This record gives sequence, structure tokens and C-alpha cells, in this order.
Amino acid sequence: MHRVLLSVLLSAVLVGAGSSAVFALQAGGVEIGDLETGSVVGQAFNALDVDLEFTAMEVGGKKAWYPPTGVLPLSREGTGARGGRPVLLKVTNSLDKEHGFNLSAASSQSGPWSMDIKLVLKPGETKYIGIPISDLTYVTSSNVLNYKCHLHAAHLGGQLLILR
Ligand SMILES: [Cu+2]
Repeated sequence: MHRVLLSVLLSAVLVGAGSSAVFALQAGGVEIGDLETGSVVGQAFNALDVDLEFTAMEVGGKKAWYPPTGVLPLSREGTGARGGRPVLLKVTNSLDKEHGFNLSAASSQSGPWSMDIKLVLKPGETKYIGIPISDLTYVTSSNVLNYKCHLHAAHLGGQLLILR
């Protein structure tokens, strides 16, 4: 509960400072929107590459966010060289009822920074989530984020691994 309280306090500070953060419980400048109109830290979603795509679907008779594991390579070596380019996630609900996408820092994470991105997708709907690199720096001391449907506890989620 301590971490939640800190997060709330932080949100209050951000709101008080006139931050443009849309959702109270998320760190920094995460933005959720459509490909055509969305932007994050001043960069249009449609000018960015999609890093990872998640789809709510039925897998073996169970509703799940697929794939069950995502890997986000942020290292500067190799093909990386992304500089400060924000991360862009594409989430699609391919099912015929509303489902949620909740991306949050693993419970082992400590410190005052928290990430708790939540959105609800209508049947067939696609949304994009833009995450500034700086947000990932602060919230993922364990380099693991969890994702799940927060509307239905039985729905299978997954883990997003961040490689640095
Ligand atoms: Cu669900």
C-alpha cells in the first residue's frame, strides 16, 4: 500500500504543477491514443515505429493477451540506436466484449516511481500507447513489466522484459 500512496501523492504533485498527464496514476508522460491523432513527448504516433503489438484473443479456449511474453530491446548496441525515441505499443481487442489492458511495474519494483497504464478497449478496437524512454528508466528497476486484463481476473496476461 505504501507504493500506491506514494504514487497518489506524486500524481497530486504533477496535477498541481499543471502537468498534461492524462491519467493520474501513471508516471511521467505516457500517452494513449489513436495512430492518426496521438503523440508522445511531441512526437506523432504515426511517425514512430510500433515496438510491440498485443492482442486480446482466445488461446486454447482461454481469453488472453497474446503474446504471453514481450521483449523490448533498448540497448544502444546492435540494431538498437533508438536514441531517445519513445516506445510505441499497439494493443488490439479482437474479442467480442470489452477488455482491459493494464501495464504495470512488477510488484518487486521499489521506489516512489510507479507505472500503471490502464485502458479499456471496445470489441475490435485498437489503441496505441506511447511511453517516453525516461518513464521506463524510472519504473523498471527489475526490467519487468506485467500486463493483464484488469476487467477480468481470469484472463491470462503476460510479462514484458526490457533489455538494456
Ligand atoms: Cu478481459
